[in-house]
Amino acid sequence: MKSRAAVAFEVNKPLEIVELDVEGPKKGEVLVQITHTGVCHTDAFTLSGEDPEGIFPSVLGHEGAGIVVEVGEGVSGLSVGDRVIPLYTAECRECKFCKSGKTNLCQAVRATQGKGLMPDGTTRFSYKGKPIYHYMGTSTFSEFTVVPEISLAKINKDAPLEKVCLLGCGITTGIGAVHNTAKVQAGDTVAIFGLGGIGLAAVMGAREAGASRILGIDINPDKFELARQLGATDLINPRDYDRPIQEVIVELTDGGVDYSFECIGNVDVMRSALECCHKGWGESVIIGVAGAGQEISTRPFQLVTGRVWRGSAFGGVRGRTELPGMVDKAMSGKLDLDPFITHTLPLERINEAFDLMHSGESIRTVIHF
Ligand code: NAD
Ligand code: AHE
Ligand code: ZN
Repeated sequence: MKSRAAVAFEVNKPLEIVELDVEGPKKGEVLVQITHTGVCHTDAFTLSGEDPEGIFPSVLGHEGAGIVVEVGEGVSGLSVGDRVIPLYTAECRECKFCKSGKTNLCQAVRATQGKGLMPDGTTRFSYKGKPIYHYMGTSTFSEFTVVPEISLAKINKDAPLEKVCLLGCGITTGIGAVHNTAKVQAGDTVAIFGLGGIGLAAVMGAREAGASRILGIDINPDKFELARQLGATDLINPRDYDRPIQEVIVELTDGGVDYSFECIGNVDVMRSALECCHKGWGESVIIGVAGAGQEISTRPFQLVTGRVWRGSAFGGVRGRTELPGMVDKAMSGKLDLDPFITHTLPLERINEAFDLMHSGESIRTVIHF
């Protein structure tokens, strides 16, 4: 079948809107009509060429929602018409990782996913007879996409797809990192570096957890008002200080915060985020994705003296099990997705969504097909 899609033909070039050919779903796969997709900084990161797993030409996009239009052989848990959110972190419930109960990082399809292929090692997309690669197992910048059944969360049939698409990445990641990875408790102090979609969701999660102080740090002060509305108690622009921001935070918080979150992808900020943690127990969670070849560093003494460095992918969330509940929470009004949607655009204007992100004007642009 034909599908309108925004294709990344080359590194660092605008996406091109074309009509792709999409093959039907094979064994264990599902054809999904994407109705809406967010644009996450990770899409821009991969398009920039910084992602060691970036493959071109490909269909980016991993923050979408849609409707099942066809199921392949052996698919038993999904039917035509079901509302779904594609998952870049699958949940097979059978692999060593799923069974461990220690991680959400299912590895059942991860190897082929990282090569831009479906689990059988082939691609379902082509253009003018040449293969186009998948991305993160989701490729939500195509109106029709093929996804393994284990990479789809079935959600409430009445879910507003134009909003809950954001649960496919950003909001789930930020909130999940606070609750599942750091396990922030009432009264804890928290510092959140980077107040984009991920950082603001972390702010929201920290308020939900009952954090006593939530420091929001960003070099773009335009982000501060919304951060305050979502629960940040202190807003800090590192450019207002002529000394390392970790020193400022340690002073402001009587020795450092209990938890910090890096939501930017900047390895220097990752260091600040670790070093602003309290001696003896402070924990820093890396969420931001850094480019190929970049490495983090600190004095080992920072860890010797009790600080902990962790990372979080998709907020530690097991998508098939937990996303339906998050969608219900959003539908009941207990999880407000509206503040994150600063712009909406049709697929044809998707490149503007990247511009809005880079200029710092948007939190999330939702693309409709
Ligand atoms: P975004 O562009 O919306 O937000 C980034 C924010 O960081 C912006 O507000 C920007 O002003 C701020 N910033 C940039 N440089 C800064 C600096 N030196 N100091 C302080 N603030 C600075 O991006 P996003 O969509 O929120 O994504 C944030 C990061 O999280 C990206 O690296 C993305 O790839 C990553 N990410 C990771 C996961 C995961 O599962 N680990 C999931 C989603 C996104
Ligand atoms: N492909 C990159 C790493 C990219 C990365 O870290 N991705 C995050 C999700 S970002 C969503 O916006 C993640 O969950 N990673 C876990 C995984 O299994 O990919 C690289 O460096 O190779
Ligand atoms: Zn993302």
